[in-house]
Amino acid sequence: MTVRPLVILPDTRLRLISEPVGAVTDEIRKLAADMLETMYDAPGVGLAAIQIGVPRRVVTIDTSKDENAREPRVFLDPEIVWSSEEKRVYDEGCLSIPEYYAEVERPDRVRVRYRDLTGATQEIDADGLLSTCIQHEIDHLNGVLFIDHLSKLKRDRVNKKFAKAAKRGEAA
Ligand code: K1U
Ligand code: ZN
Repeated sequence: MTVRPLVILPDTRLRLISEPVGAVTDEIRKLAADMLETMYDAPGVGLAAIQIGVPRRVVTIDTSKDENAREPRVFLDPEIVWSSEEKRVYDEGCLSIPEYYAEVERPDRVRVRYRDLTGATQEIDADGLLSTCIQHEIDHLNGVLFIDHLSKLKRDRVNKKFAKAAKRGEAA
C-alpha cells in the first residue's frame, strides 16, 4: 500500500465528475488500499479517489474513534437513495483544503447504495459523522467541494487564499 500525494485547491481536477468503477479489478483493489493508506496518513476520516488524482467513483471512510480499532470502509459507485428531511450542521474540513473548517448544513441521515470490493451491492443507513462524511465524499465524486455550500463571500475568500499560496508555491 502506498501513500499518494493529495490534490489541493485550486487544482482543477477537484472539479471533475468521476467515472463509474464498473468491474472490480486488481487496479481498483490497489486504488482502494492506497486511498485507505493515504487517508490514515493525512489523517482524515474520508477520501474520494479524485483527491489523489484518480477520477473514479471510489470512496474510503473510517469514522471510528479508536486508532487501535480501525473500521475501514470502501464504497464503489455510491449513490444516495434516501435523505431525511431533518438537517444537521457539522464543522467540516477537507484534506484538499487544508486547515480550513466551516459549518455546513446537510440532511441528518441518508441511505446509500454502493458496491463493495467483492462487487456485491449493499445499502447502508448512515447517521452522525458517517452521514456527513459520506455526503461530503459523494460531493467530491461530482466535482463539488464543501466550500460550495458556503456563502459566495466565504467561498471567494478561501479560493483567493489558496490561489495566492499556489502561486507562491506555499501551503495556504
Ligand atoms: O474528503 C475529505 O477531504 C476528508 C475529510 C472528510 C470529512 C471530515 C469532516 C466532515 C466531513 C468530511 C476529512 O477527513 S478532514 C479531517 C478530519 O475531519 C479529521 C482529521 C483527523 C481526525 C479526525 C478528523
Ligand atoms: Zn473533502
